[in-house]
Amino acid sequence: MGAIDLPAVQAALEANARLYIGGRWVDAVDRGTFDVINPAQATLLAKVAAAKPEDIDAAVRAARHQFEHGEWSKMNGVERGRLLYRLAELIDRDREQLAMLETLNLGRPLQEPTILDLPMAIDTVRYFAGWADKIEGRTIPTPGYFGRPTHSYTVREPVGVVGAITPWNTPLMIACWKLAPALAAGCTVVIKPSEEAPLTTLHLAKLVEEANFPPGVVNVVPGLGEVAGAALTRHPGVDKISFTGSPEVGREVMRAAADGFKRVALELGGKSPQIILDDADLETAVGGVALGLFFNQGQVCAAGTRIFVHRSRYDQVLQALAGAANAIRLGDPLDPGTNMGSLVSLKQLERVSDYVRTGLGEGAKIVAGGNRPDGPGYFFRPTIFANASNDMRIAQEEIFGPVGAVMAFDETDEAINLANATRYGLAATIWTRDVSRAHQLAARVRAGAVAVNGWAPIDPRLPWGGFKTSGIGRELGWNGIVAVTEEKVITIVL
Ligand code: TXE
Repeated sequence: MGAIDLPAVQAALEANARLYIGGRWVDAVDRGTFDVINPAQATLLAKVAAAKPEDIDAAVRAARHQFEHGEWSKMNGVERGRLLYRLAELIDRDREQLAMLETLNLGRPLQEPTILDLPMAIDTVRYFAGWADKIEGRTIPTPGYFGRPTHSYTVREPVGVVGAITPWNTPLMIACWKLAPALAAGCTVVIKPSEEAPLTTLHLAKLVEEANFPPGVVNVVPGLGEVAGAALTRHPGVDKISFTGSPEVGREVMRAAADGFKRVALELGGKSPQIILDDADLETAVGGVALGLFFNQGQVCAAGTRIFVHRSRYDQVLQALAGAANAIRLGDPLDPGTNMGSLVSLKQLERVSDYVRTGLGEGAKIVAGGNRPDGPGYFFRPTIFANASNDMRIAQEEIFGPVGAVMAFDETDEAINLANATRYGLAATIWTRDVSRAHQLAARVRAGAVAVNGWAPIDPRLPWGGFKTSGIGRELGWNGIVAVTEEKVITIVL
């Protein structure tokens, strides 16, 4: 661990455990808090202020004021971009501390946020800083207006106050996915991080303060979903809700948003297929499939949990995947030798354990893992099911844990039909050496992101979002800007 000063992290954490509203750090109106735990040890990590509807109201008002009348409303794209670049630098400066906080709060091995979440968060903020002064309109020729010539052009204006509701699995990265495009476009933001993992988003608020964003441009209001999250989705001062979480809550969010016709973006997870064709490079494929199953303890929206293997390679792949699962070292997330940490919470451990029992009840067979190790913390062994079929619950419902089902197919058409036979459609991977088959199959998979010979190559420049139950709308890339702007058309009758 070397350079990390654990007591300093703990002290910073306690100092930041309040609400950040209108540029001030405040307690919740009733001084209520909720417990944040260290799931790898099942111990209390921090008590964090729990926003109530009144606090959400204060945050939305602060955001609304900056959007309509504040310094922010007059700031141009170059200036907004500069502030975002400054924020990216501050995240970069604190990257070790942030990775550590993510590990303490989520039980993830420290190497995971270090190699993925932090670089991705920083890259995302820099990428959207670059967009801030490049949000252009169009000029559109028309035949004219009652015989008179016209000049029509469009401008993209910020949608307004964005309410961002984020999940616990990669909290800092997803907060940056929602924050950075909104700020680049000139919106103001109220972020409600998950009650399981609010700590890095609170640290992000500290950095927003240090970067000198005008007060109220970014507000961070941790709290319980059904209280703080629900209040944010109902609030009439919010123009758009950007939500990442479960389909059940996504549905609630959409219903609540309907009243005021709020814009809604939903990312709701998946049950993503990984298809291994008969000509695949098996070593690469097995490594990639294992990554797609076990990264972040399988708590990933794009986790590739349905593995379809050509029958001629099925036994080989099954054996190799079981070997890969058994080789994973579970343990202390701060130990550099650890490859897998704990699940985020007792609730998640129970959910995963229930699904494994369900899989056995459905007739699937465990070839690796299937249980939790002894000792404290919410650990679950990486688990591979054989003898599964695509209609089983373990192959249809998002488990959000290190659990995969390996299934055989004979014909490529069958593989595509199986891959598409799910209510989800977020991501998919195809493993093949044949570039022609790769393109043909990629076109037939109903998913927002298809990767060939690599699992989930997510990048801030690429659109991200799902088909079907996986959600509505796209984040990142130019789509990220489109999602937080309204296109206005102006016509001059000449
Ligand atoms: O999600 P919730 P949970 C899936 C995954 C996981 C399951 C449950 O399968 O096992 O969901 O996880 C806020 N109004 N995903 O319970 O409840 C909540 O506070 C407004 C996939 O953590 O959907 C948190 O900030 N907001 C997913 C956020 O919603 C509400 C990532 C997500 O919590 C609310 C996370 C309400 N009524 C879970 N109730 C992905 N897409 O990757 C809760 N929230």
